[in-house]
Amino acid sequence: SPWSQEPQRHALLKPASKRPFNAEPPIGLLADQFYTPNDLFYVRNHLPVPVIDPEDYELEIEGGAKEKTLTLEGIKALPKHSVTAAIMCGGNRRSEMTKVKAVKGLSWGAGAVGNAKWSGARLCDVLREQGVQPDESKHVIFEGADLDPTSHPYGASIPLAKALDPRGDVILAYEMNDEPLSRDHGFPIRVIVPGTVGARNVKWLTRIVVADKESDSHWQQNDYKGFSPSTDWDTVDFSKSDAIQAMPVTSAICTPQPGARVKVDDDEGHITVRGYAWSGGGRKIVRVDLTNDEGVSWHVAELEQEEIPDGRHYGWSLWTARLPVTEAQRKAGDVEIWAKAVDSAYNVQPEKFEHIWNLRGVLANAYHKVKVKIV
Ligand code: MTE
Ligand code: MO
Repeated sequence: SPWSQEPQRHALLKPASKRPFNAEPPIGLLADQFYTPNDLFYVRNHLPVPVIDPEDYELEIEGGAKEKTLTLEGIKALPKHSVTAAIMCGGNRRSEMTKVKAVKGLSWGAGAVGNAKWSGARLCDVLREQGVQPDESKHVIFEGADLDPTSHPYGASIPLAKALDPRGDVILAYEMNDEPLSRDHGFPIRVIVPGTVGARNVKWLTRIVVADKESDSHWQQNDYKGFSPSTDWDTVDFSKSDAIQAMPVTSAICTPQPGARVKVDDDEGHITVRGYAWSGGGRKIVRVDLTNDEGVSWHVAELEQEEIPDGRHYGWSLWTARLPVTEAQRKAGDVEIWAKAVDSAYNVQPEKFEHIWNLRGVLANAYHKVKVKIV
């Protein structure tokens, strides 16, 4: 069976599906550390995890003047570059969108995201060495070693402009948080495309092609695209929609969890709320606003983030806010907390899922709302 060589996984990862393995960590732990521990980092596999002997590993590169094959040693011999980047699945927070109306896809909570320091060779260095010239009409296709039942590999593509941009920080990564990649996260090499939807960060990378067209893989053409709320499965035409690349601004409340009994933590009656915020395209988070009275009053969170210039800010931001609880709220016992993040382009999350609903349940970035009990 193709499933007989799946890796061991952390007991705390909650599977959304077992074959292929898809799982997220408990959201309550997600904002505890700026760098998500490797074994708690969500896993999103479409196919069985391939078994790769690092001695036999080869990466084929097509494009530019010549074809080339790189070994793992060859990649490690290139200048090493590190980037802090959050990877987020296009379906993160889908379970909240489903409440408006059913969608097709794995029921992810807010944990299909993690933040790590990735290290490896820069794709722009490798492509330039190949003699690849800038061309805004071209794409870079990535293929993985994981094969579907018809022997087609997992595949995706990004614009060549992103791949060649030194500030794009696209890397052929062999380390995650200073450790070798684990099998679930793409051992021995995966491409990290910072600021871009998880689906383009191809694991178990075996082939790179500079091409005139996007990848023709199912996941580039017929999945990971957004649609109008009025588009349904009878009317949908995947060829009419752009493939998701940069992700929109989002945030989530990690603690307290929905339904939690929360103590006010001082005489004035404040509660402490923590979470994460992130935006695609290298856009830095500039503010996270919280309310516990449906937007009558807003409280600005304190941010924990890397000191990196905007445009190249690929890591997530953790945040902490203290919200005052009124006497009336304390008596009633119920409070609903809302979070919304703002990025450096002053993009802000939409208020509700109704107006961004789409049949695949992707790009689910409305305000995060959590109901708690005050004790
Ligand atoms: N690469 C390969 N080869 N096969 C896959 O199934 N899944 C993609 C991407 N790269 C996938 C892949 C998707 S949809 C996501 S969200 C990320 O990997 C998840 O990365 P992670 O499992 O390391 O968190
Ligand atoms: Mo994904």
